[in-house]
Amino acid sequence: MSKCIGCGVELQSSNKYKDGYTEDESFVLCERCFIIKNYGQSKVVKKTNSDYLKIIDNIGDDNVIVYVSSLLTLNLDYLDKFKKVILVLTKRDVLPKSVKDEKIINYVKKNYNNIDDVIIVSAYKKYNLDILYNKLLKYRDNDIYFVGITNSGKSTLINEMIKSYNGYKGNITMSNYPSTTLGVLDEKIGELNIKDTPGIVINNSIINYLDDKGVKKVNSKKEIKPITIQIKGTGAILIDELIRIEYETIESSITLYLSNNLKVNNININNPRLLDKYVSRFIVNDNHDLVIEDVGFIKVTKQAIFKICAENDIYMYVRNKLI
Ligand SMILES: Nc1nc2c(ncn2[C@@H]2O[C@H](COP(=O)(O)OP(=O)(O)OP(=O)(O)O)[C@@H](O)[C@H]2O)c(=O)[nH]1
Ligand SMILES: [Mg+2]
Repeated sequence: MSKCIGCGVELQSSNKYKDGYTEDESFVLCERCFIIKNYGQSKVVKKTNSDYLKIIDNIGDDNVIVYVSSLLTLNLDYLDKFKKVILVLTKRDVLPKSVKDEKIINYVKKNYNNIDDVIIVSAYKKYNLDILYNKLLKYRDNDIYFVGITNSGKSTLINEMIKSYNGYKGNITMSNYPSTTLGVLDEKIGELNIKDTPGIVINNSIINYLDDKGVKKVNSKKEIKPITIQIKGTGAILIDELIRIEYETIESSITLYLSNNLKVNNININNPRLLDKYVSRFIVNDNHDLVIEDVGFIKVTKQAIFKICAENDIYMYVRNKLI
């Protein structure tokens, strides 16, 4: 049985409603990859993480792990699963240029002791791809697995490396949607043996609930223009009809790092929009970030209490400020 060259799923022609369907098994792409590549849309694939975690658990000790995380939110929830990793922080292009790479590198190294090396890259800008390739060369005799959360940018990075070091366009399917890659893909890049893997799904990330327009909006393709708002007492902010943030503080300044496509508006606390849908509450202390998975983060200078309302339960957490 052959695999789809776009997402790694096993091809089948018997059930149109199951993953890997193709009209003709001599095709190299499944129907879903064909649609994403030609029309930019996606059939949402709902997978349980146990399938993906099984793939990760089966990676042998003699293989090398490249853990890819997006700098939009820097989710490292699954980093502890691995004994030793090369951490690749991608989508550098979305963070302001003024932020020093060194600062981010120190931030992650301080919090994790299984990191062998950290490299900051951007597939879009081809930033530091040579450094990554040259560092990986010493593992030319091993299989190098690219792992991480879904949508972190693994496949885009591998395709960009194929272009740079093999001189032709990579075939791997990339998309704004979660769970694009469905199986393990083997790619020979220059002297490297790279394996692309399906990303781990964060079950309650907002990205799982968004429609086409929504996923396009939250996936930042450009440098973020941070928005700073002075807050005092109680009030509310609306992020593009997706998230309502009510705050309570003596006085603070908050900076939102979100895709520029998301509209941010101060609203009256009595405005009923999204009021009391799914509610979560966070106390964010001085110099901490509130991270909204797959959307971005809010830096808080002085303690604030937030009540967040959205259409669904969404994954958020507090961390020490990144920048
Ligand atoms: N701004 C920016 N966006 C990127 C970059 N690399 C990838 N993306 C975007 O991130 C989204 C996810 O990219 P993929 O490469 O499909 O992510 P993945 O990690 O392979 O996802 P799964 O296969 O679902 O695990 C797409 O919308 C990409 O365009 C980058 O360097 N900069
Ligand atoms: Mg992928």
